[in-house]
Amino acid sequence: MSEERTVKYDPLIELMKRFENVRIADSGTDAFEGLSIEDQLKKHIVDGVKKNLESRLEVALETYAPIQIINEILLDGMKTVGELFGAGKMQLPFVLQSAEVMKSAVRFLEPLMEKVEGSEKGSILLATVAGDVHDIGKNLVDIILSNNGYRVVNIGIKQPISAIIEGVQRGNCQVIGLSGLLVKSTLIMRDNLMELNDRGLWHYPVILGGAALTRSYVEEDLRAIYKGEVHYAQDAFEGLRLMETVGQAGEEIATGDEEFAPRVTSHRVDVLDQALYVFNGVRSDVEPQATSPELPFYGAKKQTKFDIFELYKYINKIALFRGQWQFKRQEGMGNLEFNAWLEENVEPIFERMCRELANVLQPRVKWGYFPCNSEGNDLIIYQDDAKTERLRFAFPRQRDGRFLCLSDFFRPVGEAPDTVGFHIVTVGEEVSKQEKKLFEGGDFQDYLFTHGMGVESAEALAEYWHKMIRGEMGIDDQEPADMRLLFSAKYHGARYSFGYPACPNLEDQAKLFDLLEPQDIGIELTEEFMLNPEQSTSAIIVHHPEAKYFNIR
Ligand code: B1M
Repeated sequence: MSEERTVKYDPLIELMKRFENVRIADSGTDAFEGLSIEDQLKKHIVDGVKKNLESRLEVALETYAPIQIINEILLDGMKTVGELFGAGKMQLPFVLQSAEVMKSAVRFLEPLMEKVEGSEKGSILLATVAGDVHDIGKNLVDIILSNNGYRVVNIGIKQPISAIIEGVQRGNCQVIGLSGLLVKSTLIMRDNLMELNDRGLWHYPVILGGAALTRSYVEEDLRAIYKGEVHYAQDAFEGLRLMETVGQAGEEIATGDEEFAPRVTSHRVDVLDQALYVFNGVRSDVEPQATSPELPFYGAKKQTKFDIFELYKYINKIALFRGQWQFKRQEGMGNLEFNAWLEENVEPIFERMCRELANVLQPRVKWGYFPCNSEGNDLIIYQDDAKTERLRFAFPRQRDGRFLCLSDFFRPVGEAPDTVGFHIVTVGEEVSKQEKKLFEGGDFQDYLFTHGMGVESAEALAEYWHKMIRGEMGIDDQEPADMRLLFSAKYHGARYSFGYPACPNLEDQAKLFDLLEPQDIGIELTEEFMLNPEQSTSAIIVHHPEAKYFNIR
């Protein structure tokens, strides 16, 4: 390759080229010719190419010490990767591919280093807070930070504050990073910050991330509580940017402030309070159905045999490709062009994943139908006699608008019993084990792909079984022909998952367990009302034609 090519090399241009013909396929090695060894190594990182990496590292070792190669060359490549991602010019799976190459390079160089200590840019203790099982967000942060020169001590999910403190002290880390996806986790984070205050440990800057958090909650409410520094990271790259600046105000803050008085508690508490608010005496305009579905059975049943390839048809590819795998439309790309790009480049990954996970995913379902009546905001579930109360759910009511409440969709006490359905589905624990193996082995891209497939297969199973239930309930009169309409719930009735706005109480999972007893398909409820295996989901199924998703404000 000519000298001219060397001069013109620009990772951005290279990247755009990749979009024409994607690097997932193979970037080849020709493009390396003519580049200096430093640029070759950076190109390995930016392009995510492992082939010939070790031989080029050996060449670099003739000139540089291993630590110099990492800090001055490879990390520079990762910086470019971060910039491309930040500018919306690189997709998350490619970032992970780059991180894989970084990890392989470090693995190769590490044994050659005399002393690694002191070479790190900083250190962080990472944990998902108590009661929360969500792993992926924190692990993505781990991948991005550890492959950008930070030392990460990742102590896992469901970590109480005592373990977090022990971890940060033992691991001699500078920063605490907490993750959590549940609404409750936002409250736990607040408690954790208060505990750090109480123990005089506010010299640790804290970074918080996860879906249920908002920037204003962290930067206003939690900042008013914590005596040290606390920051919100919307994604892993914001976490990376924060690591560069965090702790710099530490000295001033760590002097302590006797006058310090925590302002308000959390607006999250308000949200919960609101959600559980009982609006006595008001009802929506929903008229219960005069007749309830004729059902093939009452009680619970299980199904453990599935054609996995049939199930795959119910995977929402938009949610998988764009949501879980985070393939995004690049600037200047039209929708049609993007769809063609997905078809050519991402569809083959999907097909590979379908094949590879066919014997890993273990779809299992338990579902059932029960006689019931509503009473105000409550839904009473009866014993088989359809008279004796077995248990009751208390749902929140909207405070304005239609004043909707889930109970309104059922005939009230005093009228003939109505019918309600429930289901719980899982794709088993093997997929989570596979994910763990991939993460620990540094196969970061496949880790993301496998996790996304697990998540969306669980969702697909719930969608598929809800359709089957509509058939059994005889409410399959509005079945959409197009899958996209199915994913937008354009059918008769609705399924609501506990923990979502219309039925926000996660504790209701315990009642669902009482009704369905899903232990015989391998699903357990944790003390914090999470489902184990992780890729499981449950729902209450409502047959009323007006039942649609709604929010409680
Ligand atoms: Co469910 N789910 N889910 N779910 N789910 C949530 C978490 C929920 C918030 C949805 C909602 O209400 N809008 C809600 C919880 C609300 C609550 O607490 N009440 C919820 C619920 C209710 C449930 C069930 C209880 C429903 C039910 O079955 N009754 C059930 C529970 C499952 C169980 O117990 N095992 C359930 C099930 C499921 C599926 C299985 C279908 C599926 C997979 C779950 C899983 O992965 N284990 C699923 C999904 C996909 C979601 C949403 C839609 C997406 C989660 C996700 O995969 N995010 C989620 C809503 C949402 O997040 N918008 C929701 C992608 C992931 C990479 O992002 O972890 O946020 P995240 O990490 C990001 C950033 O947040 C940030 O960087 C990461 C990378 O960019 N970040 C940090 C995170 N931590 C950080 C730390 C940092 C810095 C940045 O520094 C330290």
